[in-house]
Amino acid sequence: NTINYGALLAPALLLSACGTGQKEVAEKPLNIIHIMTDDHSYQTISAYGHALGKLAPTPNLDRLAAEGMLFRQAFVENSLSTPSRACLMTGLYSHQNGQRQLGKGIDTTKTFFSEILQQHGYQTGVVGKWHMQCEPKGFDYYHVLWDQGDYYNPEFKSKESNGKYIKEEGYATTLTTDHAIEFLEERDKNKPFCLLVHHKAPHRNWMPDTKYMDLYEDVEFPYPDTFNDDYATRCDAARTQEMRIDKNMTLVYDLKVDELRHSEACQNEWNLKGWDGSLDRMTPEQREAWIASYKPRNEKFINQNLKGEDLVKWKYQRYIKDYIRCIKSIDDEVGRLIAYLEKEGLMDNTVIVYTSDQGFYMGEHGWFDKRFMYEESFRTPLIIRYPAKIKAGSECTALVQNIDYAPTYLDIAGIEKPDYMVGTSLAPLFGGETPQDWRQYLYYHYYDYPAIHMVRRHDGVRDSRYKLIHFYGDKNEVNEAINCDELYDLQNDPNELNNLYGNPDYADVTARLQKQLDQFRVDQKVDEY
Ligand code: SGN
Ligand code: CA
Repeated sequence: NTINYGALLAPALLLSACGTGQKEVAEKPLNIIHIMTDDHSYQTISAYGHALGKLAPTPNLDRLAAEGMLFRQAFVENSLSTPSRACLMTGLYSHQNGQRQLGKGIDTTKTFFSEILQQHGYQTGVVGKWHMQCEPKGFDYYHVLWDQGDYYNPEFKSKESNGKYIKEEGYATTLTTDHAIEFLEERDKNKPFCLLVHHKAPHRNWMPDTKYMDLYEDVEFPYPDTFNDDYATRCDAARTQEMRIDKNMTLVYDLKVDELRHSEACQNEWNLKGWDGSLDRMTPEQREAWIASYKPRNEKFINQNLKGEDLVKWKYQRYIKDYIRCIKSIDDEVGRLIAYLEKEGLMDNTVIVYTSDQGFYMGEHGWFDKRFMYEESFRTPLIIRYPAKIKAGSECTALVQNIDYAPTYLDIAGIEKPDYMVGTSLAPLFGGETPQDWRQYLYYHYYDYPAIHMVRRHDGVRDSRYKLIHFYGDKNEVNEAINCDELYDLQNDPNELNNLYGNPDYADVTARLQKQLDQFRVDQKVDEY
């Protein structure tokens, strides 16, 4: 009972469908809302059942999961913002869409799925963080943030502003939702729509809205099991990164202890300019609320003069709490969008997807940020609510990836995916079973080195149980050459602490994964590794 909604959009076909009495054809074609946050870890969504999510409930995201499908094995190909967004828009891997690194690369000759939907009669919109190295392509409506966007009073550009960035008063998460609702209000109600709602939050430096600055202040969030990972069995890449909470997280910019800006402890604060910018852009009322909340807590912290383990513990609590406060606003605003859809009677014929541009380390391995192929940054949250096809409260453990969104959205619209698109529609998974011929493994590739956080280049494959990672890169001005491999058994070692590469007991497994990796590189024409 495949319903061809794409065909429905052509009046002639609509008539012939009626003429043949195809009863099952829905009256209205399906709408799509893709909600994507920036750096949201699955660990902080209650529905995923992790310790942090349990302590800080996300009722609106949980509701989407309870009414839809929770994906437990959803991944990106390249755990970084612009590359992830390029995978989303093109259905292609980074080396095929050009966006390998954060700051350069998109091949603008590649078609975005938004363009195809538009050609088939969909009304398309994108609001919030666009963060691509090209203008929004294939959108009837856009209202997008400047670059990474700011939390307070951010600049947006739109068609009405003639592409000029204009500052708007408010908190980014709320404003982005306002513009999502604006698109829905102003749309042509005779056409189906596809709307991308891309939040800035909870990206670094995790600035909460004034109403949530004190939330969870009295809650103690536990360290993850791997917080004190000593990287004993790993390649050098895990030792030479610069994303440790104890060493690389700064007290002023990241942890908001403005009072320490001239202190010795903050001599290596590299982003005071960014910090000043984020405070300076606040209104007097926002600034006053900010100071009223943070100053007393900061003074208490300074008076304690914490050192060593105690200081790290404090840093972790401040980091996690600010991050989770940003998530609280996300959850509220997803709830507000759902309430609007309910009021407009759009819940039954709108597919709602919730995901993030990548995962994030909440202290696992001692880290913040992402980039590595280790689970917490490689994996993303993914929830899909689609009442016509997906049973409420279902779960999916098939391996899915961000190159799959474009083919999925085309499939939902009844449009055949173009041959060049390598991603796969997720529609066959909606019934709750994984088809026999579903992909057996995923490919990952991170390219952005040397760059902030200093994560070495690597590619690799992961199947439902094992993961093979290959770090590579020539000697350069900052580091020695690296050519090193890791193998993990995710079933026996889900925290990826025990590198099994070179262990004779795993020779067969290693050979099997290596063969997949080699074959993939040939088939998909990977040109560096
Ligand atoms: C900024 C952040 C980094 C972050 C990158 C990429 N530093 O450079 O910590 O890894 O963005 O993030 S900041 O001081 O500017 O906040 S991404 O999500 O866009 O890929
Ligand atoms: Ca991101």
